[in-house]
Amino acid sequence: MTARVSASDIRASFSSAMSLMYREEVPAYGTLMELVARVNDETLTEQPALKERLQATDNLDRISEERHGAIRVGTAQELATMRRTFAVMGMYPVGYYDLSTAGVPVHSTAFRPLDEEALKHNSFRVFTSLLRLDLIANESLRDEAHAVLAKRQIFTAGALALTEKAEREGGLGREDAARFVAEVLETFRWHDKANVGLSMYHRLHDAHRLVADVVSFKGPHINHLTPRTLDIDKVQALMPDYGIATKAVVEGPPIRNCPILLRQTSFKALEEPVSFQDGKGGWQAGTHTARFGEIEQRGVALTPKGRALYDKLLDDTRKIVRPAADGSNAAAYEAALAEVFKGFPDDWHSIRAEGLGYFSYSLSEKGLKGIPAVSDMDRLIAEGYICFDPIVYEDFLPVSAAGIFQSNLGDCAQQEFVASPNQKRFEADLGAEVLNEFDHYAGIEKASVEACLNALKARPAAE
Ligand code: OOG
Ligand code: NI
Repeated sequence: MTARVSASDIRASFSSAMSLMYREEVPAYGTLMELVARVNDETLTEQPALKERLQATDNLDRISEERHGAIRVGTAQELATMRRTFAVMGMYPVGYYDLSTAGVPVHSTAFRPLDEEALKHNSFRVFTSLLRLDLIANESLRDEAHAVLAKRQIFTAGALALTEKAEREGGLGREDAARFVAEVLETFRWHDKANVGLSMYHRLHDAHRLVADVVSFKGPHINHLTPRTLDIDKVQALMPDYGIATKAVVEGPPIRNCPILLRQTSFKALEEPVSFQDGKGGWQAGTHTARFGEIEQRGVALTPKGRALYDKLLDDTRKIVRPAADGSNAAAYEAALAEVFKGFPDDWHSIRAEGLGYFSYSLSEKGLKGIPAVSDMDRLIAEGYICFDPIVYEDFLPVSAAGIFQSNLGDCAQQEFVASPNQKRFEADLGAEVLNEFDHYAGIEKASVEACLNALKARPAAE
């Protein structure tokens, strides 16, 4: 029997194959990657303390390799098969995102590695949305869309066979893993020949641009890839020098000393030529706008209390200034955001003391030499025996996701849907439950506390 390739190794090679493909498909993404690498290098040189912390938490190596992507699928069957495919790469569904509240007829989850080891190895995540035709009012259009989707097969026969093999045998050998990566990549590829005619495309588009994006094509093309930067404002400021037109505002929280959740910005989706079926066996020229590039900077994962405060402050900001799609009030929005977010503590000690964020605890150098026999964490921290590092937020923001959808799909008036979260339905379609992200971060924090307390028991007391 040949040796198995680890799920993390398969994920890492898939992530880099995807990045390579997207660079070819969307050259501006390659430019963005170069810019991000440059800014990350400069940031580490300028901030030796940050470099040291990242090294200590063993997170430095992953930064330049790190990215997320997003796809939108059309049917329950596609979603469930996607889940099985991602599982071969050690990626599991975390979180439920209801985008109907933001006027987007999809609901979503993020497939990603779960444990620290896997995240460190390669943290590739894919935000995966399922189209909700039930939110489309026009019944005959809904039926037509169903019929088109029912006929397509987004996975190659090879990808399906290898997924089954991996499930059956508990993994893949070297050759199979390489074939698996190549076969699965096909599902994410751009197709410039549509599944529908131009008039159907327009009708789908009128229902919602996302409906057209999902239904009109042979597969769920990767619609963006997002590298992680250590200084998003610097990348944003430099983007025009590199010939990339950015959005006016960085989404998410404002600039802070202690970054929380994540901040994102992107360049607008490209208008690309597409051939539509002309109904006579030939093709008719048209265009479609879907694919873009994005960058993000990640901060600490927030507890439910921290998240509620974040949501409230964001809400309060938007009551003062609502960012316009054309960027005309960007400065006013940023000013309001900065002002309102003064309500969120901006030093790690307060964020921890007030229970707003999740932290990972470890023995400091002093602690490693011996610590007093007390289990009062606050005291051990205050006296410098135990240190704490923010646990990086590995997920997505519902509001931010909606922002990305809206801003990248054009500047048309936002459509309104009645908010209708349906996690049960999503999970039934997925064929599994999604993991609750808060429970997950809380578990990581708890394990680190226990490790400290165990070390304490095993150590001779210094007092
Ligand atoms: C997904 C948008 C969500 C993010 O970074 O918030 C996302 C999509 O446009 O399909 O990737
Ligand atoms: Ni994204």
